[in-house]
Amino acid sequence: MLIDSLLKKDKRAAARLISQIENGTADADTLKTLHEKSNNVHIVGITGPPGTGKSTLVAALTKEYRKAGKNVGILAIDPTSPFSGGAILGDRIRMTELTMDEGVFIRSFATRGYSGGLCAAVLGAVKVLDVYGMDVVFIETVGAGQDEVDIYKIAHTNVVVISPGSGDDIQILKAGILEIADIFVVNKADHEGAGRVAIEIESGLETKKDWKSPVLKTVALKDEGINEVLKAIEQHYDYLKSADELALRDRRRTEFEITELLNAELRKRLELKHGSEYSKLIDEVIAKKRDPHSTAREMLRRLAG
Ligand SMILES: Nc1nc2c(ncn2[C@@H]2O[C@H](COP(=O)(O)OP(=O)(O)OP(=O)(O)O)[C@@H](O)[C@H]2O)c(=O)[nH]1
Ligand SMILES: [Mg+2]
Repeated sequence: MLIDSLLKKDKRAAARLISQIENGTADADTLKTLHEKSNNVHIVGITGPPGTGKSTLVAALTKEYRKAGKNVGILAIDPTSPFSGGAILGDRIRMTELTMDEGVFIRSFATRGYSGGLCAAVLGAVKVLDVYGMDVVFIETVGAGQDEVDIYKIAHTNVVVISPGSGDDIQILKAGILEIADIFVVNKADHEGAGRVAIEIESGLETKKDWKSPVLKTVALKDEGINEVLKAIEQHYDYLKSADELALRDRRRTEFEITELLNAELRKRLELKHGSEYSKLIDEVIAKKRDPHSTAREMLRRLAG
């Protein structure tokens, strides 16, 4: 069984199990065992507009964690991520070095094509990496657009990476990023305007909260300021534990996971049982022959029958 190999810290078993979870072929017993055995990993979301240096930062942080003897998982959610191509050579070399390391696991996820829901697949992967023995799992995602994945609901600690000139700041505020960020990183501090961006973020932050989100400047490409980010990530985890926030976030994640799976299951059944009917119903709603509310109720009634 793959799960037995995983428990013996077999990296290839981890990779194969994640694939099974991705394409929905993992068996029920395996999923149950994964859930039972996982509990310790610190889930860190790395979010921010395209090209701000998220992957470079994750690579730099990973090296720092490895120096401290910690094992690191990296899940990148974005088809254009350097993990899956499109990277300049320098980044690729950084990542290749990490791939060779038994204490590091890197995987990229496409944003489309998950019958069971992307977040559920990612959460499954987090559990696999937890059981494999990772201390921290980074989830990188581009989080500036409308179709952003709700990774912040999954993570214990959310790091938002911004760089000078990464789009107008008002847009960042609009996207609700201020509320979800536990830590801000202004990367590319070697570029002009980093100080101004940091001040703008700080001035927009709520000061009354128990946890005051730090705003840190880095040059990820040169490993500058990385240790401060690592310390902030660890401090935030300690804060979560001491303030009972950890239990709250774990609860939110679990609720989200169940809702996602339920959603996916419902969709799957609707398509299987009522494929063409489903599409006809949508047509009727558009044509105002029906309304969406009564249609949803009607579909649920049919599913139950
Ligand atoms: N000058 C400078 N360039 C950087 C720094 N960090 C990253 N870069 C460069 O910025 C570019 C984008 O870096 P990535 O790490 O791929 O950024 P990303 O946010 O992961 O990009 P996406 O995943 O495509 O959204 C690369 O060419 C990096 O070499 C930095 O601190 N300073
Ligand atoms: Mg990236």
